[in-house]
Amino acid sequence: MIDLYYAPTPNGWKISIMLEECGLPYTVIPINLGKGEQFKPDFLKISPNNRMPAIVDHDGIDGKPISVFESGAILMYLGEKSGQFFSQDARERVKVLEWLFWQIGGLGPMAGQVSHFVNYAPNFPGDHSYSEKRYKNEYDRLLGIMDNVLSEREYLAGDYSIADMASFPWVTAYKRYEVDLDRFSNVRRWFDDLKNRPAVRRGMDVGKEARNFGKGMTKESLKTMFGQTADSIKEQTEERKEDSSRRSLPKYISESFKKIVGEPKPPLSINSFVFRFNMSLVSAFSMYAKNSLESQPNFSAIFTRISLDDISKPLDQ
Ligand SMILES: N[C@@H](CCC(=O)N[C@@H](CS)C(=O)NCC(=O)O)C(=O)O
Repeated sequence: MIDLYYAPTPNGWKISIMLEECGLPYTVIPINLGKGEQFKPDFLKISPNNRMPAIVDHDGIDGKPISVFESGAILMYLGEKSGQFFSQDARERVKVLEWLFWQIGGLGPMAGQVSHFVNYAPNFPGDHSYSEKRYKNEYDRLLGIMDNVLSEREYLAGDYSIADMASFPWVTAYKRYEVDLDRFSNVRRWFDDLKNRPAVRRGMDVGKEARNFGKGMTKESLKTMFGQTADSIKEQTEERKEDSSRRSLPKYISESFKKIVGEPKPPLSINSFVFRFNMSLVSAFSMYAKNSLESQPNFSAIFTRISLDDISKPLDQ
């Protein structure tokens, strides 16, 4: 069984698509990026770059568990393990690697920056127009490159491969990035082909309800996601060493008590005190229950599945 540490973003979809394509059994362990779960010490042991996706294959090399981070490395690992979508032929394999690395070093980071300036930068003051245009141009250039290669062959590296699975998620958002995909007729043909693959649809559906496209993010989440420096990462990691799910109930009670009862200014009537005391117990119990449930991967991994047509509506907007 493979554990997939995941959030429903293009980098996450690469792996959910590949797992669905290969038919390998997996369990989704959601990583809430806005809440900073990527800084939890246990997750950093698997993914030291504080990014998802990452996997743990419990039946890994020589039957022993192995963890893999970085989507390109995971795709290669799964391709090797399953013997699918990553040709055994040396020449064909080089082609797959070329286009996989083209995605990892080019299409992904550039489209990621477009996404940042379209979805998130509006939350921050200042004129972002130069940066947005710079990355949109680069995204446009890369789609042109893709169009050229797809005019010569059906898929990026010849046969359908991990290189296509890596690139597809970064093309799905073309409408949000204000691109007319019909200008790239070969990319359009390729996109429609992949979009109709049942495994691609299933992969894209994983965790759909947790998507937000930057909407409704709190100031705290924005800081967690986009204020990262070497020092802030250290701080975030330290803070999570005492993981809330491992806090004891008495600790929750004393924290809630301090928060709710400890703050009022005198004079505090006995009724008010009793009311606040009761509220602090309710708050402590509910936080304790919530964190205990959240620490159960199978509880929080319950995702509803809906179709790619539904998700590509917001993606295509
Ligand atoms: N190069 C990495 C990039 C992964 C990545 O950027 N993941 C984002 C979500 S799409 C993430 O985990 N962000 C967490 C953060 O910014 O703290 C890969 O290909 O796996």
